[in-house]
Amino acid sequence: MNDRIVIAVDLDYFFAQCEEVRRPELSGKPVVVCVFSGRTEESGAVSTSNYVARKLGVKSGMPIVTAKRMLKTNPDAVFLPVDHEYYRAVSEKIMQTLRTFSEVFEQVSVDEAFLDVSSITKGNYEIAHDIGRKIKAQIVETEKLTCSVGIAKNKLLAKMATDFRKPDGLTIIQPDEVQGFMNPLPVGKLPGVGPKTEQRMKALGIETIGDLALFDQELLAREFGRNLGPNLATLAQGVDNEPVQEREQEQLSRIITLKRDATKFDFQSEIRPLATDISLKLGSLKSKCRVIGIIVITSDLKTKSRALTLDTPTDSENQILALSSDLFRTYFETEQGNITARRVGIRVSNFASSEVESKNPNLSDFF
Ligand code: DCP
Ligand code: CA
Ligand code: CA
Repeated sequence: MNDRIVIAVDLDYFFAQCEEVRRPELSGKPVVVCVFSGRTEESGAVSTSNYVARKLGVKSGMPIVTAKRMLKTNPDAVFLPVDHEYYRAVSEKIMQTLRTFSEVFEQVSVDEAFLDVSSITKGNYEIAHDIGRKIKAQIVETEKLTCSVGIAKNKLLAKMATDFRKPDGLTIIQPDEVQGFMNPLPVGKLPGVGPKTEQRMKALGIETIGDLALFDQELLAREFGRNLGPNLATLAQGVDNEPVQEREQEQLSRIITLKRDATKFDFQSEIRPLATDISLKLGSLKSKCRVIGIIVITSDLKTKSRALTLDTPTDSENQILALSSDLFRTYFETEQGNITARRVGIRVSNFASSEVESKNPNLSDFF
């Protein structure tokens, strides 16, 4: 396993960057994407923000009111509600692009993936570096989005390398640089060490990852348990043998921009390519879907969705096309011209897989 090369990709300030892409007038302004809880106009938390807002102190998870207070003197600051449908559609396209760089691929979250490039690089880091640069260039070209790339001998180190320089970073940790990279970092930078564990470690005198790597194993096991204790020590040494492997996909979507904004459109002909694409993709995943849904992005950039559940899962192009065009027809009839669509899409989910894999719950739970 020593000669593996893994590339990790993490999209920069993802939700906020997606908003900048569809509204170019936002760039340069502080952009805060919010999960409004709806209780009062301002209650809720910050999902993420762009780097302009972060420089002014805004952080993921903080109350929206706190962020508003921080940006009070900045008349340009923009607060937007989360639009998961849209981010997911952008993510889908990027993941498709990433897959073309290596067959050994694992999507970790909406904005993160691993590629194992051991065999295509034959263990050569210069070639891996080149792939990293190409990935970045292609995502900018196709989606106008920046990402950070990390390259190292396993998933743990590659992931930490993406976090090292952000945004728009590319960090390589060569095998002989692992200890030098890891040891000085604060222990909280290790995946799996959250704020609570970090506090307990500090109480034991563990400040850096290097401290943890050298710490008495027996004491660690006593403090953090027989499983977690030794596991943390191993991670601190930069050891991680988890393979890059496909996770079970939860949903799949395809989206198109209409030639012109419309209050209705020729459903069948416009969305057939989407149904074809989804059906092919389901085939290659050896999956069928139980839920078929439609996505409508309006001309004022709101995302609407409708879905129905089938009794029997399907991967049939014709069935996906027929059901989604029914959903579109009903939707636009109900709206009676009140909705102007800019982009439309199909989303399928609740997969029934013919091949059920057992998953190793270990380290992957940290990412
Ligand atoms: N997210 C969220 N709430 C959090 C953390 C994240 O809703 N507490 C969402 C919004 C992010 C997305 O998940 O855009 C990806 O999370 P990341 O941790 O990768 O953060 P970002 O992509 O926003 O920023 P970075 O540039 O640091 O990767
Ligand atoms: Ca990110
Ligand atoms: Ca991420």
